[in-house]
Amino acid sequence: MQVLFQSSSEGSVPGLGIISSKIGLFSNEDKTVPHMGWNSVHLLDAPHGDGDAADEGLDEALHYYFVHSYRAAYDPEREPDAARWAHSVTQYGREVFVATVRRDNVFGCQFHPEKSGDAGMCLLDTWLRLRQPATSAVARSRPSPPTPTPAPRVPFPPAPRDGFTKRIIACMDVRANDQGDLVVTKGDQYDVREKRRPTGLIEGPSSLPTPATATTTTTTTTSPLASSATVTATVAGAVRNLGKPVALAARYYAAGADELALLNITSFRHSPLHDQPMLAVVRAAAANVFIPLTIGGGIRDTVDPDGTPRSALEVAGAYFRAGADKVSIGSEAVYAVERLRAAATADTDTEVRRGDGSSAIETIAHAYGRQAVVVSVDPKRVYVDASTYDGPRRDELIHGSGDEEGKAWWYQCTVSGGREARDLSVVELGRGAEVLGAGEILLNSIDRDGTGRGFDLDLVNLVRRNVSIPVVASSGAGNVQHFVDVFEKTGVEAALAAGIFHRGEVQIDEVKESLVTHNINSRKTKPSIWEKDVE
Ligand code: 1PR
Repeated sequence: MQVLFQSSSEGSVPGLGIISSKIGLFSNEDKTVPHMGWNSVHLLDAPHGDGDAADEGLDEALHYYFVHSYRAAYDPEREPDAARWAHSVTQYGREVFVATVRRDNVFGCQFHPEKSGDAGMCLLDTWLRLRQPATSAVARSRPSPPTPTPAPRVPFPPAPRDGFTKRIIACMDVRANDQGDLVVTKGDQYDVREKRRPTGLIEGPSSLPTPATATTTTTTTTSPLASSATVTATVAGAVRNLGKPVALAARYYAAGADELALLNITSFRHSPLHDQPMLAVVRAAAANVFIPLTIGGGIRDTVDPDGTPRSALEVAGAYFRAGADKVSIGSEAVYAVERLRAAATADTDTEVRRGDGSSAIETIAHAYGRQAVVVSVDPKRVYVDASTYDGPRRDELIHGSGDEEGKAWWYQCTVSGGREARDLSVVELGRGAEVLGAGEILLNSIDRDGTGRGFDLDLVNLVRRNVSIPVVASSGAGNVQHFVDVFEKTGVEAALAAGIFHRGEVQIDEVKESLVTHNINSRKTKPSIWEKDVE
């Protein structure tokens, strides 16, 4: 849609100029930027050409997936041509911007229909069926004809309200089990091997969890692309197997997840470009799942076994071509922020405001946009004696309350899946990642991972306060109330869970219903006409 416009402050290359208005950057004064997530559209009443103007399959009752930092402001006085072309608008914070443009057989949208689930599929389907007018609108609209400015149905300036929703993300930690099959696993505090007591298992795409047998090992050798979430029974010490990644991804899509994350949790051991099963999993998942897909694990510069160097950008590119929408960078982000901080001038206490352009965050954000780069953080609490602590993280100390009364701690970053602690706090990492160009923080907690004790609200609030990009709270969800708590008590944009969804203890629609009950905006989906195809 944006390429139809005159120009954009995002770069110096002119647009096609068919719409003689400019694209500008969102303000982050009242909201996080990028605008990343599901939002509603408001159709404008004006006629938009020869066809049936209202009938593009856009539905005001549904939500569409947006991910962008630049937008065409809907401002009939300052940008009249954009307002003339505007067919629907969306509000984010206090800003109203053009969601779709339409004239005759030209239609453009700011959101991603291919990632907007049923709503997007319906739009594409309707548009492809529309009668094509004989004359191209583009041919007729240079320069734009002086059509009168339409009377908008949306009042301008707008009411201080938007349809932006909180996102629920299902996360699959993927690794090879001892038989070499890629499985979805889940640990407690990052330990993914079975202890004495086995977890519940999922059998087939639609059944409820069945209790596992404790001692048998019917380890599966089916492909990670298998369509059913095949069961593996468990023995102590084995990698916990909670299903097949592609089958689970399809199930969570059909169940109404707003986004999926697939994390290759042992990728630090080998070259991701040689990890063809993981790429095949991403490809197969993306073929059936029309919501955003984040892929993480091993996004860094590597060297192939034959000595060929591979850049993080190449690794990310392979995932994007396989169907990922965002890549998530863990360990490499920590090292990059350490380098950034080391470059800060020793005699001033100021943080460096830009990197040298070489880190994975910077190279990928430069090529694909910052919205495509997530930084996955694996922090751990470090308890200190608050009365004597005089270390560098004084300002970040959390003082416990309730059953943690008297305790104090700060959050330390780790790398390699929590195996190594670094001299970097979560606040330092979050700020540094934002400076380098990350578009989102995926905030795990090693202390809460797999415990079901709820999100670490102190941690989430701390990071939310210190960055102005979206934050995804992760680790510890044990029931629906935990999602309500994290949205009500922190300003976080999204919440992610793994174990409770894999074990079928909580369904995604239960979470959504509970959010609605608590007046927390969440994405509406219609009963899926695509579900049958997905299965
Ligand atoms: O360092 O760039 O190669 O990325 C490795 C990625 O793998 C990081 O995102 C890191 O968080 C992840 N990872 C590494 N080891 C583990 C492990 O579990 N042993 N998983 C791991 C991290 C955390 C979440 C989990 C939530 C929700 N898992 O992904 O899904 O904690 O769990 P819950 O709802 O069950 O509590 P790099």
